[in-house]
Amino acid sequence: MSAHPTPSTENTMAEIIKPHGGNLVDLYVKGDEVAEIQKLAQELPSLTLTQRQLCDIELLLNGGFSPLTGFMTQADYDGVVNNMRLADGTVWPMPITLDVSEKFAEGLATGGKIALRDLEGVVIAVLDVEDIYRPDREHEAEKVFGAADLAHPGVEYLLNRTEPVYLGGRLTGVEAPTHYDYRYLRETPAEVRARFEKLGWTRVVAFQTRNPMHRAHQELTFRAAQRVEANLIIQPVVGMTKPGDIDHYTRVRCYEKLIKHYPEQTTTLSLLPLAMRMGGPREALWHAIIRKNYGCTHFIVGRDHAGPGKNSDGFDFYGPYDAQELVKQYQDEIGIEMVPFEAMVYVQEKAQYFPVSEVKENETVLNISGTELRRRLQEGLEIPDWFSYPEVVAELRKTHPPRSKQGLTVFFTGLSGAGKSTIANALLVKLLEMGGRPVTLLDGDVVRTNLSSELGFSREHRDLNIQRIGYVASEITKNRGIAICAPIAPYAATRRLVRDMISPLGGFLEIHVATSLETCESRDRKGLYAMARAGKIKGFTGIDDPYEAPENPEMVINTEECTPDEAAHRVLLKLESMGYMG
Ligand code: PPS
Repeated sequence: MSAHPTPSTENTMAEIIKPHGGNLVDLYVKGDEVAEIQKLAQELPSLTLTQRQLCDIELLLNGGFSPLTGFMTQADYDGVVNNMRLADGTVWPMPITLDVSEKFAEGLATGGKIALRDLEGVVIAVLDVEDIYRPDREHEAEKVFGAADLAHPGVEYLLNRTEPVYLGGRLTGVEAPTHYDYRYLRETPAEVRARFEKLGWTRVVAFQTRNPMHRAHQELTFRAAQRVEANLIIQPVVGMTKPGDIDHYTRVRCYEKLIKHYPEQTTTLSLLPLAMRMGGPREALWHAIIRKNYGCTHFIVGRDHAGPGKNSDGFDFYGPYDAQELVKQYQDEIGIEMVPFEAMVYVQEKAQYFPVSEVKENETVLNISGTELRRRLQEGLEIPDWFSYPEVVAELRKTHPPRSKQGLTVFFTGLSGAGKSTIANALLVKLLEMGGRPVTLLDGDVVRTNLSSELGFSREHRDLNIQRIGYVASEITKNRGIAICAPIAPYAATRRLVRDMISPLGGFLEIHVATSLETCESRDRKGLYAMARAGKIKGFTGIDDPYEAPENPEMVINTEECTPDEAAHRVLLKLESMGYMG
């Protein structure tokens, strides 16, 4: 341990402030102690926090997770997992744990300290290691999420992306994780409480969201606030939400547009750096406790709060109102009142929104589902004013342009000598002729010269090569250009990785240039097949290294049946039919 005088972390016990009732933890050291802890941290083992851990630690340190004062020890963890209570009996539904690898845990002992750093190496906090334990993660998944099904994003994270050892103990905060975005909308619980106090808001209802808000959400939140005679705080999650959600930059711009439509002085916007687990009822209760810590008196829980989507059998993980029931059960104990709300729908005859149960039989309900909204955005179709405010739609259109304005990747794959490069070059020229979007050709040989010159043809090296191509193509696609890739890419799993990386950012077309091995070998332009047959080249694709043909490519081209020019034309027609050419 350090030779430096150790600032007593015991003395930095949670500072208690009570502006709005309910104790608020503040784990940051102040004044001279900051420099002392930073100095101490230089001597300690360091752990670089993951994005999830950074979100958790921010809310631990600033009191968003009060009464927690650090990552959970096993006694707290067991209580929370099995009974939704900390070891001292306090209600807490979600494990807040610090997972580390076996390798990192090897050198640690209870009673020690570790420095917790962000990705840039800044010391965020020091942890007193009070407990080192190996959780049963399957059991945790069953208890906390109700299933060990990987279709649940919370379970998937827990079982696939969580390290096997948990460290528990008190935190001493040095510096809050840095954010450069929307700083004016980021506030600590103490700051939000102080703002409510200043505004004289004594009854405040909070609304949690991870999606853009449209008219239905506005009606719902406004009615909820009216119902309980409270002011309203829209508190969107900007930490981690469900994979595939609309990015928070776009969402925040949408909220800022929407908030202007509430009556003046009634509503405010504040961002929450939470990492959601999509844990349905338990998550709703957790959200309510967090809002209590932010000084809110009421919390809106709608249909399927924090729902994780369908399980692998196609059924919902939780009942639509399970979350409301659970929060209701605990609301007195946690000290925040739940405002249940059913879905709001637009009634055409009345040109107004109503809770779904108030709609009369003869009335026409209009609705646009999330899937339908995405389709309309993608195809540049109209989105009516009754559904969303035009300014909000305009923000969504900025980041979700129609397909004809999105970037895309055309990924040719096939044996050496199949004709990938020839077709790719013909396609490149045709796209350049048409103009409109920048086009880059990432040909196999060119990439191996410029990006992957140190790589050979082992499985590991080929995977690395394809991942690099995928990364460059994903950047081009994200920035609305066209990437044409033409490597052999012999392994299906690696091609899937590339597809998954690019698909959320724009178009992705996998094209199998399915020229047979016999034809490729008979062409043998570079004389490589002959050398491979003679054993002078080892691990040659198709000869003594496998080529896994794509099972579901967007297109298959057989160069024995068409010229390169015809093949390139077919690709263009395919792009056209998919809406990418505009
Ligand atoms: S991979 O597997 O996707 O990383 O391959 P790629 O980057 O497309 O490189 C393929 C070109 O390298 C030459 N070459 C080999 N190909 C396959 N296997 C082995 N062992 C090998 N050694 C060299 C070959 O000329 C390939 O070019 P193309 O244009 O495909 O004919």
